[in-house]
Amino acid sequence: MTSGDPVTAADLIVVANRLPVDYETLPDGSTGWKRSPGGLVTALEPTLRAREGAWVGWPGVPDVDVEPFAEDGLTLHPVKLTATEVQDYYEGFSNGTLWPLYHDVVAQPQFHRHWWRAYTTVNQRFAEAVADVAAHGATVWVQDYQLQLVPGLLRELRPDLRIGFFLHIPFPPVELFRQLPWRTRIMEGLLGADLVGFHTDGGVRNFHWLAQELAGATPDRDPEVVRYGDRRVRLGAFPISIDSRNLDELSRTDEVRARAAQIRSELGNPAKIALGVDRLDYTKGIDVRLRAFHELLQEGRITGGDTSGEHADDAIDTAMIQLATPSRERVEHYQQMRDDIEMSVGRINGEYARVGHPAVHYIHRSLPREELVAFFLAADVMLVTPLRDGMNLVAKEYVASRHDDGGVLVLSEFAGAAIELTSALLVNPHDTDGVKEALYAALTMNPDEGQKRMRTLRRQVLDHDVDRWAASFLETLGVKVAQPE
Ligand code: GDG
Repeated sequence: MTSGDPVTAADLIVVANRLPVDYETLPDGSTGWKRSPGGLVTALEPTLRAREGAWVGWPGVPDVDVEPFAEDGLTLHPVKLTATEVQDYYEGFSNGTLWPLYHDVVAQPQFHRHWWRAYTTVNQRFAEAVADVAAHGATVWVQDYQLQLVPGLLRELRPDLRIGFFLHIPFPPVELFRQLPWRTRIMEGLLGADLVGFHTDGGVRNFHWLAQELAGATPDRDPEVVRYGDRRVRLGAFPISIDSRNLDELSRTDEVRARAAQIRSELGNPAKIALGVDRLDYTKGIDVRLRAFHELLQEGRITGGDTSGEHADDAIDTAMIQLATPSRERVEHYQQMRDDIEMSVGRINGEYARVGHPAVHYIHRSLPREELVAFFLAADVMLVTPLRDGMNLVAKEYVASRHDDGGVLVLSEFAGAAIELTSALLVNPHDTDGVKEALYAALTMNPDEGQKRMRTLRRQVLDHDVDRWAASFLETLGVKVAQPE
């Protein structure tokens, strides 16, 4: 990546906690940028490049002070965070307060005033960085829960801007949000936007109510608008998606198909493979699916790699794979949860593995994308069982990877994705029996029914991709979106 192009004022600016590149120091001491391609940047790149676009975000490493630089028409503006700010604003307020609170308090949120102070300081810094780079009348799209004060702060600095905000995680029910000591400030921050987007109508409804109750907004004749001061703030549900075509194509390549077959054979060609893929996070319900798998083993309805013992004739030889990407390892809740999950995996394998054949294959590393797609293609059953999830892209990625119409998706009702993916086996992740029976039903599903369900799921995911999501948000905000070439 070059850093030579001159930096100019931008017409369209994305603001996110992270830049779409990571700052890295190589073993020889030199520094550089490594792309970290996510769905968002892929979807927005053409529009950003067509409109003198800029991206404002933290480079992912504390205390790094680097100048903005342009790369092929897209300007990147690093925002510096000190190590203490990373601790208090990011690990603290964002991931120790807001994350659990917004995910239905599945873990206890912590409220600390010094975390909140860091959150306000950092949000102010992001707002100032955007104010510095935005051309007159530019459009700004603020991303996610780390930056909820930015719309309001930015409007004070630059009333000429058009501001959109999108929340990638659930917006919580009224009674939960009201626990937050700084609830009014957050609502005022968000109401600085012209458009506030959520994954689901539930988020819209919760926000609509809280804007009135906490910030004195009033309803409009349009149910998706609230009036705030002399402005109208539009609300909307914009369910995010993935680069579906790209995954579909990748899954059809000879390399990925061969690797999927190899994975099956490395597992000893079990009759069935059940897969989980998540960031290692307590919202994802990894424990839920391990419990269901464990009980099916205890009941002798499946075998987990050990086919030597006593089993019912119709017990299904099933291997489970859990890929758990390391995440937020400095946040206390995450350390405890990792220990718990690894203990469960150890217990299940202690009881059911035989040498060379674990029942649960657990990988706590991030894998290359091609490898991930090969796992999707190899898995007969995909277990997506979050206790709460804004959307859950993994569910959609599994579907997009099944060009063969194979595989069965077991999906939590509490993932945003459940609203669109109704042909999955939907489960309540709090109901262990329900998850267990759904897993068993998926393992024993008649192939015709499985294919029928998968075809319906694929139509939804291939038609509604991330480009469509981004275009629909930006067009509602009044931006004409560049068509892909
Ligand atoms: C938040 C919201 C919402 C995982 N392991 C590997 C890997 N991954 C990729 C997956 C997927 C992404 O990480 C995870 O996305 P999710 O949507 O499942 O979950 P969050 O990270 O919690 O995302 C969520 C999302 O924002 C978007 O709005 O859907 O609800 O919580 O893309 O494939 N990728 C690679 N190797 C891995 O080992 N390459």
